[in-house]
Amino acid sequence: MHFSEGVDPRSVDLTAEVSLPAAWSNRWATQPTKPTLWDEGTGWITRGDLARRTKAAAGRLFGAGLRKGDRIILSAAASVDLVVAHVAALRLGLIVVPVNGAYQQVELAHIVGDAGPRAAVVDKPEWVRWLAEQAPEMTVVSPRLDLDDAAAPSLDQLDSRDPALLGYTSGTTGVPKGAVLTHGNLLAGAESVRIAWRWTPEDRLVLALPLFHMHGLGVGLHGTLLSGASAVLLDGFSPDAVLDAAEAHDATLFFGVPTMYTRLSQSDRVGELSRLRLCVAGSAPLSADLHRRLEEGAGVRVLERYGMTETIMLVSNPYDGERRAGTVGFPLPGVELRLAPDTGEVLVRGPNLFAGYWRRPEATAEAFDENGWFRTGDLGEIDGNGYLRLRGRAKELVISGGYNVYPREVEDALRTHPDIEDVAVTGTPDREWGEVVTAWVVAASGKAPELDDLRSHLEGVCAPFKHPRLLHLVDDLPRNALGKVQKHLLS
Ligand code: MLC
Ligand code: AMP
Repeated sequence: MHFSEGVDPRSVDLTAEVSLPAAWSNRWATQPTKPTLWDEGTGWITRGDLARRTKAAAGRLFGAGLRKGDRIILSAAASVDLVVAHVAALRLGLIVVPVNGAYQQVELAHIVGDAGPRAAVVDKPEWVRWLAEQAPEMTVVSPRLDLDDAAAPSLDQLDSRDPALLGYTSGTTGVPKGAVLTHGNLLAGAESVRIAWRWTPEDRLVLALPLFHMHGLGVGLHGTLLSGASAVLLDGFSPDAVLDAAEAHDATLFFGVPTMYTRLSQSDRVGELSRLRLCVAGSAPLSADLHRRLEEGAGVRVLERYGMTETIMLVSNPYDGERRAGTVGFPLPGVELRLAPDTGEVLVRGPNLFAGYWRRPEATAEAFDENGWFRTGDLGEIDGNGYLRLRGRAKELVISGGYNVYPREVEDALRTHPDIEDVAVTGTPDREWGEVVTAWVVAASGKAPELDDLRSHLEGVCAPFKHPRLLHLVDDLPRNALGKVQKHLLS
């Protein structure tokens, strides 16, 4: 389904090149003068520049004492410098830990405590302070790593089973844990979409997604470099910035979360999207209505796909053939998929699947069934033509603007508010954000809290995108016999 005509799927080995750094080095060795990445401050850099700069940056990291297997936090606005740091870390065999720059001290501290990084590449002054307080021995540097011409060690000496990245996610339950993605996983994840979306060296992606999540990093950036293509890096999203970049740089691709497409659809320039060869949506459900509006209003047949931190990309609508609104399509090359017979939970296997949660054997064991299928926590059904439709989640998760919010974390933080006796957090469907974080509060005797009280209580405790945007005061929360809140009754 996802292969070009004439390609025999059995002849395709997604991990033949072993690791992304090995594959990338092969690309850079050919056509070193071809432009590969652009940002506003830097302009275009070539494949050769990227090879040289990542080598120098790797030398700097090596000089700072970092060795294969050491963890390194990466958190900064999207830029060529950040990409150089990321690629250098991978080439050296370090394990990259991407972190959302909106995180507050407590959220960052959890990741630092769990991952035990030896270094961090960050661009926020307060993060430098927080890291120095928590882990004074850690090397903390800004993204501009390749200023020194440090001696480079041997690079790209990687096995496909070596860990490459820890993606922090709460999985189906519990506290954020690091999904260990190996070099083989990252390669297979990028290779499957390269094939399915017919990504070629002539493509140019407008990349306005953050580089600390799978969508921007594991798909947008890694896919670009693997395909030998190029990308325009934008530090943040706006419809005008995306459409201006697409025009100025003759782009062919755009990837976005549904909130971005909603905002694009409200722009009177939305028709300009049709200059692109392919627009991909994912990370949260794209409504069938928005899909149709983009087709009718802008002539764009958005291709929706489905993925996860633990698995990179899983399922995609076809490049050739119908891109069916309200569905995510067919399993990508290498991915095996089935639905659990009793619940309809989506179960998957494949070379893109993570190796387990960092130092959490129990959580890892729970995440897989007895036959080694990974339980996604998403509920699906397959229509008569084989398209997967996601119809809900078994896991507790709110997705707002493509960012995941775990209700438990927000509930725990709100429960410490003196005017709150009890609280439950859910997601309310919303046209712009997909879902908005909603608090159901039983007030303590006396004063009923207001939404702004809740939000200021969370300031400095959790990232702003986790703050409730809706508040309902209730007399009590519906609980089952075990005392668990029955969230489906809250609406
Ligand atoms: C920003 N804000 C959000 C928010 N993003 N609130 C809720 N949900 C979000 N997603 C807050 C800001 O802190 C600010 O708060 C207020 O909203 C106004 O911000 P804005 O300027 O309107 O938002 P903007 O900066 O434009 O961000 C919107 C966005 C961004 C859609 C561009 O959220 C975004 O880049 N989302 C992409 C996330 C992503 O990459 N997900 C991929 C996960 S990987 P205040 O209080 O200051 O007003 C994955 C796997 C897969 O899921 O399948 O891909
Ligand atoms: P994350 O843990 O951030 O990787 O988020 C992964 C989750 O995002 C998945 O388990 C799904 O619930 C959701 N998701 C990703 N893509 C889609 C999509 N196209 N439609 C619906 N949900 C999606």
